[in-house]
Amino acid sequence: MRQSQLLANTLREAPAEAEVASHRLLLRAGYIRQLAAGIYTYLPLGLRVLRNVERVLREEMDRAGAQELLMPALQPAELWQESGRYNAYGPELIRLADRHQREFVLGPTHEEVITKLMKNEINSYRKLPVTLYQIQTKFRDERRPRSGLLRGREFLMKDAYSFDISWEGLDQSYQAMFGAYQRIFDRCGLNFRAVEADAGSIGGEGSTHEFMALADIGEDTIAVCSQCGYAANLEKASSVVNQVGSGSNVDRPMSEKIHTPGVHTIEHLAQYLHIRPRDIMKTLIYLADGNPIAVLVRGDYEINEIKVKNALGVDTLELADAETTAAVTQASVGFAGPIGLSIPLHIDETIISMEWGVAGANESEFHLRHVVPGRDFIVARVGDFHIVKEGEVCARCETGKLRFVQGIEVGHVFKLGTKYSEALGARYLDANGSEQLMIMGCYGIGVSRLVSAVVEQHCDERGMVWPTAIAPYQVHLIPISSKDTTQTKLANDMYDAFKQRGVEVLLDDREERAGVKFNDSDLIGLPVRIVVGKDAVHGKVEYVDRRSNEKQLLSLDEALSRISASTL
Ligand code: 9G3
Repeated sequence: MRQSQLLANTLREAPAEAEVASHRLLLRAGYIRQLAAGIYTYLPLGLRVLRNVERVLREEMDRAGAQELLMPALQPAELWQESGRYNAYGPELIRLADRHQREFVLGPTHEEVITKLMKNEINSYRKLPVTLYQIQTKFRDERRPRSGLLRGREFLMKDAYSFDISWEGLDQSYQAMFGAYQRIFDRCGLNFRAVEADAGSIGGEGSTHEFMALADIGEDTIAVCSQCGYAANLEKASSVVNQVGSGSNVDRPMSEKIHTPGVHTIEHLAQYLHIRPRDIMKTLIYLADGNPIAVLVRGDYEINEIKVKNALGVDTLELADAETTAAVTQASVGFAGPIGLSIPLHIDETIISMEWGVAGANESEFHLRHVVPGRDFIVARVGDFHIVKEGEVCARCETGKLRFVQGIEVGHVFKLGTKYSEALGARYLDANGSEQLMIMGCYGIGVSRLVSAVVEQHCDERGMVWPTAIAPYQVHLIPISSKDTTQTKLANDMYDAFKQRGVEVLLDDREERAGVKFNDSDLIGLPVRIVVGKDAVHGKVEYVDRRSNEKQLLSLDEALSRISASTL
């Protein structure tokens, strides 16, 4: 491609709202342009990267035995009413009416569509298992689209769906996709972790894993074990809770009330009583599916509401407001405690680790000290309801320490089970002729988000540094002087030679100063640059590796063979 014709205007500055590196660089290097918040045009350079990622996706999905299809973005609302999700989602689900006033949604995902399709296409166990995938535009009206392609409102997703006749079959389909994902992210040059995750709104019976590209700007926090391979989203991560005290509290005096006027935070209470937050039993009142419950956690921990929700199997869990708390505890907020409540107590394991503690007295302006779990309140419904902390011991290997890293979720795989096949009636006849529900899994990769994640991990102060497998071109061929016939001839000969060898090459044939060409080349970030300059008279060109910035003088043939080898 000749750069004088390429639609790729590089910018000296990025707009102020572009904060993360990938957003700034993709704009400045002429890869994308914003049409509206969270909605982007891929310019030729950006589209070439997207197409390269798609090629990797198709190769690995096909290798894993999945079949590609393409579903519509426009989905009848009836499907979402049948699955019960039409009202489960708010403004994030884009709804519209057609000319006959029929309701549709712009698809944010395709469980309903694919399940309906399979209901109509498959009726015998002989036709299963099957895994289908598509690479297709998704619509999610994010409240706050940001960071360029990282969180858009219209974005590209590879979504796959597996259908099996047994749970063992689902495990195999899941493993096949899991392996394909590892190869995909490796080939795209991503430093990633597969982490245990929470199934969230999608539900489903089995486990799920998220694939996280490690990046400081990542929105997700992952707990990673220093010893074993354990890695989990903080929503789900667990650790070994260290026991405090000698474990004997037989001679602990009876609990007694203490006046704590205006003291309704853990920090303030700790100061007021000259104790540590870890000596306090934090009690918060929640509404679980609307019913009040109390959750207790040691004062130096935070409650993990996802864990509570999953343990209780409820759809909604929200902190009770002041009047509900007052009605349930007969006290204002900050004085709730486990003794004397008539609602269920859900006790985190960090409470069990306490010999005694200070708790709210369920009376405004009063707390209790010497409260002993099991003696002063029933210890039932014990669970893991806290957010783990860095440095804690890994619950899996019980030796390594947990440390936190940030990640960008680029993939998510789920064992759905029969949630959708049941809702939409996707059944097949088994070998005995009786009807069975198909057992499903679903597997997503954010394709446009992946492009940004790659840039976050592959860039420097001068610009992007594309991994060879997905770079828009392999070589940036730069003649220095368009006036010098030796240089332009050598450059054009190389250009033709590269094209003959099937090497994707961008020739900077613009009438620009060398400095401009080099700055643009650094910004665009092709993996190799070939500079045709004053050494052309000796038949030599400068070979520059964009990542290491290593420079070498090579002959035309050496450069050609060096490039061809690296693109194999
Ligand atoms: C919606 C809206 C947003 C959503 C969903 C539905 C996320 C929704 C979860 C998934 C699960 C998997 C198949 C590919 C992999 C991910 N955001 N999810 O279901 F209506 Cl507005 O999409 N789907």
